[in-house]
Amino acid sequence: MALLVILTASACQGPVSALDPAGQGAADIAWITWVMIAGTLFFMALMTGLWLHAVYRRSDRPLKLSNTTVLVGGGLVLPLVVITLLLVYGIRSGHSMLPIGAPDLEIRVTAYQWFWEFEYSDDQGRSLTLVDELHLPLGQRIDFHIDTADVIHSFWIPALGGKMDAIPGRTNTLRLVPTRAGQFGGQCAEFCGARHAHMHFAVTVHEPEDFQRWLDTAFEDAP
Ligand SMILES: [Cu+2]
Repeated sequence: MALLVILTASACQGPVSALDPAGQGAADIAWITWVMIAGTLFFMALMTGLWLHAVYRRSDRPLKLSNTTVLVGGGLVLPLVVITLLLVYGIRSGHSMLPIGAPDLEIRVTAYQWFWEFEYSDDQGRSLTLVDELHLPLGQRIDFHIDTADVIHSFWIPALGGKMDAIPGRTNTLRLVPTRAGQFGGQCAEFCGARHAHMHFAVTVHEPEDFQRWLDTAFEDAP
């Protein structure tokens, strides 16, 4: 049991873990995940307690709960409150990954069977295309404009934020804000054919000045 807990908990850390957040969107998702796990455990314990009480109670000490309290409270009020809170939180954190307001950086993402192309450009007309390799500046609003050259894929950097589908014929935009520098991983999150599982990419989050230095050098070296 202890080994299972250690193995499970250690899987929560690392460069491709949504529960080891390095971005604002991922932090929102990780927080609600822990809240939902805690809520699940609480209600499981509550229901198990009620079940044990029903099985082992002494007939001279009945539970003082009316049917109406159980039906209206547990069947109507409780789900309504829980679902409303989840909805409000979901809309708020979903909004943080929408392109509202001007971004600091824009990157065009094109998904192919089975690799990713990332295109950077600047206002001096310079551009640069990388394959399966992404470099990002820390603390900046980055808009990814996501497209596909063939089938449906899904762009996902678990440590930075939520997923966004790449759908033929349209461009979807996802905003991410990295909050920790380091090496992370991205992965296609929509089954797209034989090599879907290998459709991953490397993500490096740099300090802003390091990023600018990297980008200038990369523009100069670009063919
Ligand atoms: Cu895929």
